[in-house]
Amino acid sequence: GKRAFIAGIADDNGYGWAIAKSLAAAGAEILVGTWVPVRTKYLETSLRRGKFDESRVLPDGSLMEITKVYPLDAVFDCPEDVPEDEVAESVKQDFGTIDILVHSLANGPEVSKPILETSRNGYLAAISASSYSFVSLLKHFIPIMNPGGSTISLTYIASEKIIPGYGGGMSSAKAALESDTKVLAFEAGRKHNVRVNTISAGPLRSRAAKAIGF
Ligand code: ZID
Repeated sequence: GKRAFIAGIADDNGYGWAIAKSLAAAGAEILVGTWVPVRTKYLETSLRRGKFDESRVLPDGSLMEITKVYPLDAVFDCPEDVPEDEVAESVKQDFGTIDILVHSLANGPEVSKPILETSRNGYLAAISASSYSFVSLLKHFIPIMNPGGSTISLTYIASEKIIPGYGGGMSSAKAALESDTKVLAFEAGRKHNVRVNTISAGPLRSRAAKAIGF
């Protein structure tokens, strides 16, 4: 079977969880990367205590198994944060290789501000956590991806069309993510036989979406 690493699952409400379930239903082994140790503990504890059992149910009635949860910080600015290279190294040591890499994370601290009122720091933070995080994740995982492997991220139509409320440079971050997807598909495809795609998602009431009032 295939082995998948999904970055950006903090609970059972987001896209990452739903994608993990679909992959598990198709027979993949599931590894998860979760932001900061405290969220990692929450996810592990909740899984162990059965808090997510209802939402773990797969179409055949069995429960999705998550083999391992890793702490992961896609921005990495405190010493206790765990950056992508350490996570990729741990996955390599634990499992050797993966076949599927999912990037389901974004963060825009000033998302509620129109871009005209966005600070440089807010703008750069959005790009850092939502766009460069994919470049970095791919860069660190590609050496352990099997040829023929596949990667995917989640984007949003606000990259192309004006969506008031999706501010703080998040529209810019998604435009960067989409452009990078093409260039990375070219580079990763040629050099490693790994596919790079992004899906423009519809609305889902995840933690992140609630936080921005969508
Ligand atoms: P989520 O909160 O479940 O996942 C976001 C994850 O990012 C969380 O687990 C965070 O812990 C993690 N994270 C944030 N910063 C960092 C960091 N520095 N290091 C590591 N992890 C970090 O929310 P989600 O499922 O909504 O988000 C997953 C992906 O889907 C993101 O790329 C979103 O931008 C994307 N997406 C979501 C939606 C939505 O509706 N939920 C839409 C489009 C794309 C969207 O915004 N109409 C209105 C809005 C939308 C679509 C249609």
